[in-house]
Amino acid sequence: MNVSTSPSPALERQRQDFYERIGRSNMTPLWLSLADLVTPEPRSACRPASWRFAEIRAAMLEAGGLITAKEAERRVLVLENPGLRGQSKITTSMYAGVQLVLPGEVAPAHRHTQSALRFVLEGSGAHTSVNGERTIMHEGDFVITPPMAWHDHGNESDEPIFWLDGLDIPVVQFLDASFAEMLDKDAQDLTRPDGDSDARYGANLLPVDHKGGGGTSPVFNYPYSRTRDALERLKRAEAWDPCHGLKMRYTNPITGNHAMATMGTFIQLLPKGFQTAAYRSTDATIFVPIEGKGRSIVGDDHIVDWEKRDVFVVPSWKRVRHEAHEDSVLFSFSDRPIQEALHLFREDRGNL
Ligand code: GTQ
Repeated sequence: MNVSTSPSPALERQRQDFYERIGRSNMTPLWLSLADLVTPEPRSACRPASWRFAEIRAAMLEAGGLITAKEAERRVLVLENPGLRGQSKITTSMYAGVQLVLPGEVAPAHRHTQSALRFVLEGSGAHTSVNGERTIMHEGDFVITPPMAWHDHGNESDEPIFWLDGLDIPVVQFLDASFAEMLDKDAQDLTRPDGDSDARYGANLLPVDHKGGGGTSPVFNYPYSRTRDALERLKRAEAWDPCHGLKMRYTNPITGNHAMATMGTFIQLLPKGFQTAAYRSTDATIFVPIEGKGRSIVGDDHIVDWEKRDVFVVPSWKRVRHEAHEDSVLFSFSDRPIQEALHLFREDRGNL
């Protein structure tokens, strides 16, 4: 840091006059903003935040009485970070909302450049159709809508379904790369049998002449039953990571990379009594416990007591510690693939 003497009043007036003149030509001095632009570490408006599912659920059911899924196009309550109100952002780069589809309803077909993930919070038996194939959704399933893929949702079960939507809306907005269109009918035509993409790409097999791999996994439903079974079997190894317990990432089976190009998705088991060591990383992360109960301490003093289906946010470079009061499973997502691709991702395990 330079300790500079303050300028004389005459020089200060000259400077202000100069700034004003160049301002009229859309120029501005870097030396007044450099320290705010190039910061020694992340400085984010995103704050630690949490939502209780019980409150979201009650508000959603109220919304269900006020507007249909079809009229709304998507009946979603957006979860806005308290430090980023009015911007439809749960973190600086990620959007999240909770979507409700009531029995008999449809959310009509559309497509857009934004990628979407669904994580089913409550309900079973509703469907999403993506690129001509339908998948039935169950609690804990992680479902992908790739960029520009037609998708529509419907609920032919007899119970409401609630899921968390995660989209890269702020990233696409930042890049001015949004395109979207509606299909001329509510539901797209189904051109493939149910389970087709899972059989083709999700069974450790690939069609013999398959070449290459795209940015998005061709598997579009990662069923919780299978994920949970893997965690349960891995638990037996007792190979706990001090910062994460047992944490896995969802992958694109063709490339081994993240399942989506812009959003990383993770599933984590913390056995009863486990306390993680402090961890921080540059990818602000949205956590959604789907089993269990516990507490997370975000930054120095933000305490989140969570249970199944709650949602909470750990901002970039804020330390987090988790404690599981019961055997717990946490889904999470972040912009980690973007940061990795741009060589910006950093983490701090506190030497563990
Ligand atoms: O289901 O297609 O929460 O397009 C926001 C935008 C869900 C969807 C959202 C969307 C969708």
